[in-house]
Amino acid sequence: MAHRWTNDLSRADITPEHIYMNRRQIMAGLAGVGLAGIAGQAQASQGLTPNSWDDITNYNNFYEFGTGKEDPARYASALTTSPWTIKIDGMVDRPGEYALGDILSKMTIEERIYRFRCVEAWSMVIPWNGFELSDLLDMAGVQDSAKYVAFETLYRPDEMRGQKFSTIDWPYVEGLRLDEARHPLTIMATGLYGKDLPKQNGAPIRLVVPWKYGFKSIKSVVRITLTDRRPPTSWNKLIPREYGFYSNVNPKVDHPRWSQASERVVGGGLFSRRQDTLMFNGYESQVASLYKGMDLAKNF
Ligand SMILES: Nc1nc2c(c(=O)[nH]1)N[C@H]1C(S)=C(S)[C@@H](COP(=O)(O)O)O[C@H]1N2
Ligand SMILES: [Mo]
Repeated sequence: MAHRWTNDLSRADITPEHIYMNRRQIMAGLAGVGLAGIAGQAQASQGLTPNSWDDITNYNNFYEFGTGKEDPARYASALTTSPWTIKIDGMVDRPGEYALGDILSKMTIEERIYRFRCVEAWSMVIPWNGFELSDLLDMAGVQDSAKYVAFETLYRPDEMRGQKFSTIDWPYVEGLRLDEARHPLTIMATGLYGKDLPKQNGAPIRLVVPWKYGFKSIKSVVRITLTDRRPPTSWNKLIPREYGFYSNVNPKVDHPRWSQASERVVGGGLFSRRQDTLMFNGYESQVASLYKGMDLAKNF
């Protein structure tokens, strides 16, 4: 499908030369720099060097395999990821079971290096491979009545040992407003560092919404439903006072039990450092308009 708009850095963009060039262009009055360059510069100023493969694949949240950060890497190998289908239903013209292979044959896979911010106040930078969710929604044909998109993870307790415990009301579910789902930053990821997505990261396909806390980026998706009602989300159902529907990264709205003003940068071993958390995780210029006029302290 058409490659519409990449407003994030690619691997080539993070070379010092490129950053230097953008800085010069910005100082020269924005001549020749589009939105992408500005966004890239804003993010590069805090560093967008990807975390190592080891960090990204050994420090995970995936409660289907246990609640420990190392449980997913240890236990996710039990998951069968082929064949894989995604059921797309609800307010769509072409509902059905879509085979992942058929979906991928129609999509352009590109790399997006995204800042990732977990609600637990740590962060990484991750080079995803994937395609825009909007393209998948177009495959199914979204009807005018649809206002929200609901997502569901696989339920298979035989392979997902954490599902034998009722930590979460399985299956894991998430939701977005349709305009959030259609935003070009919202992708379905199928790979990391140009390789297939490891199982602990949500193989074979997972959502990535870079301006929201990590838990919105639901893994191992098997169902996508278009609806006119705001869908339930797992963490909101579990602890509504702490986790709202929107869950936008916002340094000014604290989690009731800890500050969201700063984050620990994962990596660097003993020398892991902290940095200020950016509004909308650094994607403010691209997404703030989605929330114009909304009280973000109430709609957290
Ligand atoms: N199905 C499912 N998706 C999930 C989770 C989960 O427990 N189950 N954890 C979420 C949380 S809290 C985070 S921080 C991210 C972690 O993604 P990563 O392990 O690829 O970094 O996945 C999110 N998606
Ligand atoms: Mo998270």
